[in-house]
Amino acid sequence: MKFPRLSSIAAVVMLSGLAVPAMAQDAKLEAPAMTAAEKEAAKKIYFERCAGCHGVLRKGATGKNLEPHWSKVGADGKKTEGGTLALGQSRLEKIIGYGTDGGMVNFDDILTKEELTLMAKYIQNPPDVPPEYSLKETMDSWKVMVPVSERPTKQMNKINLSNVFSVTLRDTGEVALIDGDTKEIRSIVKTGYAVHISRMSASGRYVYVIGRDGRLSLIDMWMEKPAVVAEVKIGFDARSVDTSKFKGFEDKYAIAGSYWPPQFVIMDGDTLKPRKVVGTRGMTVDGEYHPEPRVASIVSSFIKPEWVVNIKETGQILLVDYSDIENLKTTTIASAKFLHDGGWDASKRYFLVAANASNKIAAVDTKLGKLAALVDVAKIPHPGRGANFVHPQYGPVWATGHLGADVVTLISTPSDDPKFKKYKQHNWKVVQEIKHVPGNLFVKTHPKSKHFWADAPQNPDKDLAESVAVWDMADLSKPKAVLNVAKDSGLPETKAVKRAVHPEYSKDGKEVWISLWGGKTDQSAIVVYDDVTLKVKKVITDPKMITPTGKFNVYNTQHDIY
Ligand code: DHE
Repeated sequence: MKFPRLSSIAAVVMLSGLAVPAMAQDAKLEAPAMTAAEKEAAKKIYFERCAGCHGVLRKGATGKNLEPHWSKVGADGKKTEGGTLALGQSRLEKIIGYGTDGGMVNFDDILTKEELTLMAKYIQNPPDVPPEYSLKETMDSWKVMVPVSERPTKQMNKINLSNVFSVTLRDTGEVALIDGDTKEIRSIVKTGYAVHISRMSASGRYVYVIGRDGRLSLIDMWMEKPAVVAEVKIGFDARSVDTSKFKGFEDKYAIAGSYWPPQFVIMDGDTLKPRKVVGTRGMTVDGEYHPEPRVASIVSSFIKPEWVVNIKETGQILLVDYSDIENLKTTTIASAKFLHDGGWDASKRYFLVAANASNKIAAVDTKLGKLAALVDVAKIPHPGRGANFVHPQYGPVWATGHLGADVVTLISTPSDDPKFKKYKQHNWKVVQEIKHVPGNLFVKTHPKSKHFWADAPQNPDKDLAESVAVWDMADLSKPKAVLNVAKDSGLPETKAVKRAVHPEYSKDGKEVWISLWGGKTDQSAIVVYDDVTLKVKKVITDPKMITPTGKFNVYNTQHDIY
């Protein structure tokens, strides 16, 4: 299936057909010549548009290997070779421009013809290896704008802090802090480039925002007008951050994961002072060395002083014990390659993470520090954090959507509650696949809700990409409701798709907020639905609301409610 172009959801970028039969002459093929200026321009585009999926070193993850020449020996002992040189200039230009049925997105509507030519040339040349980044450099980048001693000792504003939404304004490198009760924008805060996610401190006072450029910003919600009080650059390319949430360590530490260099950084929670940098290079679960194992999702355990750190390319899940960071103890659990995003089960003992290009969900038992299960699922699972509910026939389940398949998968999860004992036989099995559409990124429900929501922003059909689907969890056989969020917003029709993305509940579970992610120059919005009636309650628009994507309700994020 062919996905639409989307600047950097490189998760679906897969250059299909790159594996070609052994061609010894590849080695003799020559890469097209490029001037230094051309290389510089191409390097920038590659970093912004391609590296998320294919890796800086181009060894491939969710996307295919994009080295000029590669060879590998399969489990059957057969050698395969391939590479961009063998594909050649004109085929590469077509693939980058139009995408492929294998899932490669088309870039012909964001890159000019000249840029497409440039990128096809660039990927036939050897990859550029970016510099490393040390603890000293991390330390040198660290800034405290408001020292702890000058910060308020109590909340200085009247905002209901537990129902604030920290909203990613992707293309302006900002977050909007929106009051969930009044729907007013309380503050817009400058953060990193193409800012990615927000996470909360255990107390809910601090919001941590990570930019793709590795800039981590710490926002103090107690200030009269919430603002950034500290900042640090943790690497050159990053996606994840979390905090220490175990009892006794509340607000003490933060951890941020870097794609490049492949490492994570542990910091003081209230100042971001860097304390330790830990590299993640090493062996894959198949026993091969990988030079670029990127840090994907990170989550903080509530039952131990530990972070679950998921390493994409190696498929290793690290349980990092932060009770003594000078003598850091880490449990390494082998799962499956290309770990990406994930969330807790309802008991918060098991963390379920998508090994997306392996079409598996890995479940780690954080109480025993062991892999609990590796579950085969449909193509390219993408749960966001997933969703937990009690299925009428199968008891507690955790749900994931898929980028590459038209289903939402429900996996039975264990429970100590005696009333769920009878479902034990189903644990870690796929108990149902609900019919949805491909291109789904996020699913969501809430313990107080009867509904289950799923978006489809990556679907090639404009109507579907602009809509969300809602199921009644008590009877999943009932037809789903399909809400066209773009139409419901009342915004003028645009040629560019306004992707409906990332359902997020209010604290009380009564509202669902959906971002309408339009073009950079189009008016975007957040559409707030009543979760019971499925009717629009409010459309939040503002000229400053540019390309909203992820939204993080303080309370739900603080307590991992999904
Ligand atoms: Fe994300 C979570 C990586 C593109 C919106 N994204 C994550 C996580 C990872 C990740 C590793 C888990 C973080 C955690 O829990 O600690 N995302 C990547 C990529 O590598 C990728 C595919 C390509 C890239 O170059 O960045 C990518 N992501 C996107 C987007 O294009 C999205 C849709 C819009 C945007 O703002 O960039 C996007 N990603 C999100 C959101 C979450 C996320 C909203 C958090 C979900 C949640 O509910 O917690």
